[in-house]
Amino acid sequence: MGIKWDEFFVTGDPLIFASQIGIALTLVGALAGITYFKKWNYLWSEWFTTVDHKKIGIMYILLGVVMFLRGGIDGLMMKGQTAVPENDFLNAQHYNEVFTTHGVIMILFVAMPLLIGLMNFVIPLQIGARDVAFPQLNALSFWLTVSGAALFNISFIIGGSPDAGWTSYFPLAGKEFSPGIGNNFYAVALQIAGAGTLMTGINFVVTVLKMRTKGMTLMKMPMFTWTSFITSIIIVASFPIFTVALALMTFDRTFGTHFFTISGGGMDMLWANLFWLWGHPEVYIVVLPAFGMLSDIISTFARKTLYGYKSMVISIVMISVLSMLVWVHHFFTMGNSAGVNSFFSITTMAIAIPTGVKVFNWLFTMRKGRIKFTTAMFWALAFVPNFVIGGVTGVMLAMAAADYQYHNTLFLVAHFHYVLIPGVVFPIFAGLYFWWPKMFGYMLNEKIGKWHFWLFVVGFNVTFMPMFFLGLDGAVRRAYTYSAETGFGPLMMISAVGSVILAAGFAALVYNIYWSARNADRNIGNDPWDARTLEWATATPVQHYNFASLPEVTKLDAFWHMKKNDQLQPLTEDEIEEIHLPSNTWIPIYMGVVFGISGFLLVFEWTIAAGIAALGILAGLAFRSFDYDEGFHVHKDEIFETESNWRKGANKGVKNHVS
Ligand code: HEM
Ligand SMILES: [Cu+2]
Repeated sequence: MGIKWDEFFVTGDPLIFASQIGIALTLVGALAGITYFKKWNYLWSEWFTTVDHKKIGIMYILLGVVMFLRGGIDGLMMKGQTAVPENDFLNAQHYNEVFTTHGVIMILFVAMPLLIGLMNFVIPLQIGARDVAFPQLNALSFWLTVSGAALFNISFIIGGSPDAGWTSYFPLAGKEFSPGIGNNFYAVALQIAGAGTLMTGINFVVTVLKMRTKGMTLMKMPMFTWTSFITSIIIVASFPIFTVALALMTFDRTFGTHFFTISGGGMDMLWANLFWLWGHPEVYIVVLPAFGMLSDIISTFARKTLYGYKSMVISIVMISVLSMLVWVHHFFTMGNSAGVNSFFSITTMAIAIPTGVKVFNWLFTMRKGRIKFTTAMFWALAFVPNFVIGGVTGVMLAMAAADYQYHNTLFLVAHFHYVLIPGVVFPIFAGLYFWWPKMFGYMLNEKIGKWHFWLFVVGFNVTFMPMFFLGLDGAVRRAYTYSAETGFGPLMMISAVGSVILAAGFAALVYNIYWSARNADRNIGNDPWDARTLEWATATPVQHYNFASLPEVTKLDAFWHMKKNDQLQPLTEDEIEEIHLPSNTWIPIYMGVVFGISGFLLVFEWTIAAGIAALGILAGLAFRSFDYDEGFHVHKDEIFETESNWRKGANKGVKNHVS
């Protein structure tokens, strides 16, 4: 229907043309490389069909890092464009596309996959389990996320990018003002990825409730497990709202309904409300697991039990409840009564209370601790002051009357980057440095890590601090240029220089991964940080069955107490039993592919073809229903042998690495 073939490839922009060629060459190169080195079989059987939470976690992390490159390039392009007044590096349309894809990719395909990746790898280990509750569903979640990400990312070379902002407000995002198919990519790709995320939420709620090892009561769970649990509940509560909103958007854009158009009897504010009913909780979905990782990392390197554990738990529960009650603060200026605005002002400010409790708990954990200044701890230390700037400016924005001044300015952009980068990206980096040895069997280099740290933190502040002042001076967000008379030029230039330093920091991380993969010491023992929680009780790298016999927990920081009380007995042969594990399956990746294909056809509004392709989804479901594979057993002898081997060398790394 409607779409002409000559609109299939995006043409006419030299930048995009160059990337089209670049992407084509990279793809061909990668496929040729895999074929030449005969890696297809390995990739298929070890990774693409895996249901192992650890491998799925690592693939999520890879996706997040690659998407960070894409989203980061978008960010740099915007900074390049606004570095000087009246620049014409990007035109208005291209700028609209770039801030839209940047925002969507950073939130949904960088922050989410990196966090869910770490959750996948760590949570089953932290609770002493062999996998998540539903391993196949977990693989399906992953492949739907990849499918959505791929669909969203090709928009800029095929069909055209969405350009109505990551919020995609109506009427702008509707057919009338966005007649091309760009915004269909938003509706369809996020629908597919969102379905995957919803399944992850369900999976982790059940995993934490049902799969904890003996003795691990709720109040003995490590903080990362707690926050991931609460995040999963928020996912289950809020993602269905987004699902509905996106479905209505697709109906409006593709099938001519009018849920969100006033002229047809709909309401554009309905979209704004539905979007933020999901969108605000989404912010807590990403920030809570990050808080949890920091809590575990800070208590490890301060070498103390987390201060105020109970108040931490109460705070995250409070935050999760409040997160559902604040969404209107995103549109104080869009015609609510004073009473409504006051209500949402107050609920928003109330979030500062549990958040403040957490900040003080982290500080008190460090107080009088013998702090080890590892790279992971550096990120945790930098988090506190930088995140507080984000939090305090958030309270400023929460004052509805004052928001009439701040709304839609670069002040807001600076605020949420001060929340998202220190509050989510710093902790993710901390988590990567911290859990990397468990994931890969070697540590990331600490010296290159410090370069990564300083460049990134300094670059971040130089980029975003000026934006507060620009915003207060009246610089609006989402504007592709400004005149020289505004006087914004100098601060904009400083901010652009900052983004280059920031990019150099990220490059240092990529280099660190490359360097460490080649040169790092492989002989690090299973507990290189002298850590506190159960994931460190496993072999490094972790056996596919995680624990030969499931550990029993009596206290918070279980592993720490086991070490202190000499309870790390060598495993005896009669303690070992056969272990049952699920088999690999091709169905999840197949579902990702068919969802991607039918999604692609739906984006182009070839609805009949999309319907036919969707039969492939039904076929996948049918195959799954008749799949009687019962999994496989790992034999006692095999377990005993591997366990005795790694246990001989266990813990010898401790002294060298935590100094
Ligand atoms: C890595 C360096 C980054 C740079 C240089 C950067 C830069 C920018 C710029 C210049 C804008 C748009 C300003 C305007 O309205 O004209 C923006 C918007 C945005 N950024 Fe970033 N950013 C970065 C990282 C991130 C991260 C890590 C996240 C989230 C986890 C993020 C989320 C967003 C969102 C949601 C928007 C709003 C998009 C919209 O207006 O629809 N950014 N960023
Ligand atoms: Cu909000």
